[in-house]
Amino acid sequence: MKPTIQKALNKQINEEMESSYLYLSMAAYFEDQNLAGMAQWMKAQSIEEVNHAMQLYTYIVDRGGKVELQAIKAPQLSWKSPLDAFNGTYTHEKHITKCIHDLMDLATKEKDHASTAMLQWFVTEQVEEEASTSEIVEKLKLIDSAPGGIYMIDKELASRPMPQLQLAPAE
Ligand code: OFO
Repeated sequence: MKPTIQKALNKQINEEMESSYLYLSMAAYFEDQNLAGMAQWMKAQSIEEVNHAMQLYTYIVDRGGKVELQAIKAPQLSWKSPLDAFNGTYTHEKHITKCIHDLMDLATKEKDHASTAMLQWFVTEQVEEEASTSEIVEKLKLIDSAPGGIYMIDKELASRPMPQLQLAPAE
């Protein structure tokens, strides 16, 4: 694997771990607001992000490269409202989409076909990530902070199943 690709993939591991940390911080914010369903949704999202990081980790190892972890920056600790937090999630996911697209451009430029094939999964995943977060933002805008509406959305988000932490790819 070319050093440019290895460096960029390691940077993306950091982005995914930072996403995980940010969503865990949002979960803690929701716990503090007694919004257990929103906290559950964020904890599930946080685990998913670690799984994304691990997919990249495993790929680097499989290609004979070296995983080099970097510091994760401290996340924001509180938000003005559930809408503010989920807006933050949506904005963050748009940032991650750009990172993945930049990575794809690099892999294409370097003619690294294995990396473009691997990254295709992330391109598709980001469409889903943006769609699911923007849907929640739109619902929160619709209810305009009405307590009854917040309660209903919190209940709905509580049904998100908790994903398994996958430190190795499923066989
Ligand atoms: Fe890894 O998709 Fe969200 O950040």
